[in-house]
Amino acid sequence: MFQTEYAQRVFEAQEARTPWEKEFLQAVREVLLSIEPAVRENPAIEQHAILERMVEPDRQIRFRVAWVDDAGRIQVNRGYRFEFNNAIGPYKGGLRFHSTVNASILKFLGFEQVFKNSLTGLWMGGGKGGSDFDTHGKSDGEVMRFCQAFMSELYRHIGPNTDIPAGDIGVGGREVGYLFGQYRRLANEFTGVFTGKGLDFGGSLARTEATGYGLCYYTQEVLRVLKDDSFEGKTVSVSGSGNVSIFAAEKAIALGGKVVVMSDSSGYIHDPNGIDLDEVKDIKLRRRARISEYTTTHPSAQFVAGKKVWEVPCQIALPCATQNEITAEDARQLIANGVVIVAEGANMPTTPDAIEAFRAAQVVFCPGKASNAGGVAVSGLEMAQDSMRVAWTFEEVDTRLQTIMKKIVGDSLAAASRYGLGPDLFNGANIAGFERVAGAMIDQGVF
Ligand code: NDP
Ligand code: 2IT
Repeated sequence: MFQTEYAQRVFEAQEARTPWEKEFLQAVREVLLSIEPAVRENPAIEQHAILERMVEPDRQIRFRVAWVDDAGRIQVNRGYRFEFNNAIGPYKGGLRFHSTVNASILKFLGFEQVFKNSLTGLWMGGGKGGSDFDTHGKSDGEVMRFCQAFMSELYRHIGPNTDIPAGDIGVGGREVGYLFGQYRRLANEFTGVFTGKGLDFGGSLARTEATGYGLCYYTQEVLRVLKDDSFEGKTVSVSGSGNVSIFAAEKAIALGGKVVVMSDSSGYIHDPNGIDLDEVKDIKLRRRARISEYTTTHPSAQFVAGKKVWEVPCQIALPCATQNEITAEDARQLIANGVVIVAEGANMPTTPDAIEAFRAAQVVFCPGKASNAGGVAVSGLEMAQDSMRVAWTFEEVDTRLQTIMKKIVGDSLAAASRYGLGPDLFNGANIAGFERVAGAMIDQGVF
């Protein structure tokens, strides 16, 4: 499948060393296959062993997190931080708290983050961390004690110029507050060591909305450039109902789309009249309840247990829940139902064979490391505001976000065109993200 002996050799070496890291190998294979045109034309990449170095994280930190639950029992979870690459800036990336978290998943997320952060054009390297701690069903006190225990180890590895975590699945405003508070106490300093902070303690306006809004700005720009089209009048499917999903749906609606489905890990709701987002916000953000409760107040909507949103026809598909949530079978169904564009809000939500199916069917496919980069981009803007001790208005941040998302589309298309790939957003994003980091690594010598 590989065109170059070099990329193949690097991939096979990874596969031989850690064959069980399935998600990580999936992400590495995708990136290596994508960047082969650049590797072939630039012998310096192999001479400087760039690929071998890029697939090895700079540092992997693993630790025990012991905390006391409400019943007085001691619980033990696993904590991780993968500091992947800091050639173009301090390590930057979220923390995920979910029962499925393991080293392979965080390693794939850290690897992807390197290229995503590069695409933003800001000075941020890549990292990711988290725990197999599940926030579902935990009291605020339990979440606080867990976060404090987690940060009691992590704090010694991070810093505002070293490694700046943020949220991801299971880590929202509540968790960030507890984590930041514990860092502040232990380090005895108030610095921008975390992004996604509360607005009263160094947070940025528009960070909460940034990933979802950014996804729609990116999608809108792609529709404009490649299809001379827009969200106007389109049926939109959004999976998940967390931070990314809710604000993707909000912006999709504002841009004239009609969002008809949303989901959580128990199933999906279908409201042919268009999802009432205030109700979803109330259920998921305020009450932390199940999406099925939507049908109580909206009897015309349907809850479908244990199924995915992709069986409902749509023109714009925005997967915003988790990795590998669109399989080849889901892709076939979406294609048969006339999907025009798939833009990833989640990280790696589309399996490789599903991506293949979309590309073969001429469905526009927008890779997450480009289309969901708005979250980390505004994290970069939060870091800038913290450093300057100033706070920009919502409009100022939102305007910068729009500029960054449009530039990512332009840079990806330009990279694809440099290598004769046509309007290929997928390979173009990987190449554009890769080239900036590779250039910085070459310039800075062997490390
Ligand atoms: P949240 O925790 O806010 O929401 C996650 C949503 O996805 C929930 O609705 C959850 O359902 C659902 N979900 C999670 N895991 C699964 C699973 N294994 N099966 C089915 N449904 C699942 O997370 P975010 O919105 O922050 O993150 C969503 C995605 O976006 C992730 O892939 C993340 O990496 C990515 N992302 C996030 C960014 C951010 O700024 N937050 C930035 C860029 C990407 P339930 O409520 O039932 O658990
Ligand atoms: O996957 C991601 O880009 C995030 N979860 C956001 C990372 C960040 O540092 O804002």
